[in-house]
Amino acid sequence: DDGYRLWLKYNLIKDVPKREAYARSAQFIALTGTSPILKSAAEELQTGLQGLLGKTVPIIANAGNRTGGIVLTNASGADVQTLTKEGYKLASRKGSNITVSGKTDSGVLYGVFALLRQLQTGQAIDNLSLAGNPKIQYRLLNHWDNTNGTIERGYAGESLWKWYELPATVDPRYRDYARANASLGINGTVVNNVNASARFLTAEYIEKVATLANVFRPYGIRIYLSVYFPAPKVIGGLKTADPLDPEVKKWWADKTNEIYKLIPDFGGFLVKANSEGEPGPQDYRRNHADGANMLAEALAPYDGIVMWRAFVYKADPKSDRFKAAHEEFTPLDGQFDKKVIVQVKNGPIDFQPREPFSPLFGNMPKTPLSMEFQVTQEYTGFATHWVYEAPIFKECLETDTYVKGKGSTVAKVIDGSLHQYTMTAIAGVANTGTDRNWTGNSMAQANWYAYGRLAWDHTLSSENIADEWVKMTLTSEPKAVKTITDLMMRSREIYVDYNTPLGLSRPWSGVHFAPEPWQEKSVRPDWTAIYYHRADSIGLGFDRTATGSNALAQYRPEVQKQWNNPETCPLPYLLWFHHVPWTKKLSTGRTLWDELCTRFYTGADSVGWMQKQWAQVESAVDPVIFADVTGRLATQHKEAIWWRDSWVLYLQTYSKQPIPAPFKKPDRTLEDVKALSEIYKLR
Ligand code: BDP
Repeated sequence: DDGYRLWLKYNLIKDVPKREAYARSAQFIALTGTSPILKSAAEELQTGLQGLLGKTVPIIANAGNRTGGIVLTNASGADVQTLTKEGYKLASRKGSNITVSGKTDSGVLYGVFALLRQLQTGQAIDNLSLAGNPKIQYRLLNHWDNTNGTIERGYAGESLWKWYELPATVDPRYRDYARANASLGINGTVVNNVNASARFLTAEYIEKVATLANVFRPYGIRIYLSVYFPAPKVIGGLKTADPLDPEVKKWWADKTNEIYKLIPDFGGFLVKANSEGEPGPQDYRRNHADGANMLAEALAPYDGIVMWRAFVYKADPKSDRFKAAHEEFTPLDGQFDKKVIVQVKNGPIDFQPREPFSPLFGNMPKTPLSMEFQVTQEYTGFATHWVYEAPIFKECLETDTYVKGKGSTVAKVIDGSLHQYTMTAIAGVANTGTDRNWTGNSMAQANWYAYGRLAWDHTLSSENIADEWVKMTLTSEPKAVKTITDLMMRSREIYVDYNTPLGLSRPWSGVHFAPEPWQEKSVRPDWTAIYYHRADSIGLGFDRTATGSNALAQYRPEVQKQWNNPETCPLPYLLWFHHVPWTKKLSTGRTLWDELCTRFYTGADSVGWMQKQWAQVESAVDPVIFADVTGRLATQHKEAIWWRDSWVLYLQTYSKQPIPAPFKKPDRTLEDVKALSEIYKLR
């Protein structure tokens, strides 16, 4: 198994009585309607049933009096009253038909995938009464893909979009990509990098993008573009890109019209501006709202939206990067056009293995805020390390902001229920590429899957999502399912332990992989490692209390209370907020230094445990996938030890303390690990 089919594997169900029972309820697919989306729904159901049941189930136009089949209807009656636009309902009674209904064609499509999921995970289907409504309106993947086929932070091959071949050649893979996303309820795709090339707005590229849009449309997926703010200058020949300049406005309006001519359901624009050197409205003494509103105005005649990113920070040695987005954006609350959503990364810094939630969440009641999660493993070991990300996403979504009293979770900000947002959105930075299995590491398919499932329903648990994914993708053998889900559930914490325990962050070199906690020189202070961990002879960690940067003040008092006091601050966040002495006794009974060593060592050892656990599922999973993951785990183990050694040897130069028993001191020196990281940088 090369992994290409992802979780849409549809292998023949081996349990014969079960298969036959399913087959009795799936003798035909009745489809009323002819829209392309309904057609996709019926075809997908047919494909799924063909694989699972081993027979071709006919698609018929009308069930008439027949029973024992599956009826797909885009209905408007009383039974779909409780559904929202894209929601679905599955219902069945013995002796009758299974009905899959929705208020829209997309609802029916999502219902079909929900029904298939029932079969793929071995659930009963004869007494179905299941409804699903997405909690978030815009559920997007963001691809950081470039015109030349490279992907910024991609670890699974090249970009899926073959720009040089488009629009004439249409890779069949585009359709499979759309199927996979539709199966999760993802309804939008930003096809290009946020560090955007203006080329995407040329007539040549709009035609290519329109071709992709045509493939995605029958799967309920709309296309979006990241835009380069100075495009009016670069490709439009204007002298300025000032968002208040009438000619600039006209240029964007014309460009938008041009796009909609070819892509009538175009989703809108994603913008990274005045961030990490990307140009933006501030270059013209305008603010983010001026820039976003100008684009919103261009989109006004259409259904599209502007997603303006809040990922900003200035190269100012005196400021705390943690505070930057809140400082720049909260004063603009209320100033954004109604078509603008501000897209916020889950944490205040940058997709670290663990971060506290961004203090913007809850603090912009008049501006719809959307969540940006990183699915691609830029900071979690690329495609080698096995890190199941659902717990990262859930941890953030479930944290209480206390903005409107207890229970004001980040999820409620994002799903709009806290501030009655008029639009809601969520974005995941994709981990897909041209690797045959899409994500490099087969286990990383689960991250795409989990992101999509949570985008649809953030109340699902990480365990349940893992369980579903394993059953649909790897095996239904109960013991193996348990072993693998258990591995998944522990994988993130293990990674954090050997990588950034107790609230450490960003100990990276340029490519964000090789450990380099000693890195002290860069073009910007906040691009060094020492900026983040602040190790010195006294201790370790970034003081963000009132005696330090006071970033904590950006949170509500209830949140501050949890994190303000180093005695009671939960250990996962400790060094995010406090500079803690090496000899300080922590709640575990160990000193900071001993606790750090314990985490680094047990974290690295736990990868050995992962290897042993994985070895046990050999007979239950496909041999190719088994071998591939086995190999990756071996590398992960080696690298976990490298991480551990780098950190402890470096920090030891400050703590001046021995590695505590029972751990053995690394069998290499600080110079050795430094040399390794240097080599990593060579091209
Ligand atoms: C950082 C990545 C960088 C992205 C940036 C962003 O290293 O490549 O361009 O985020 O989100 O994590 O804009």
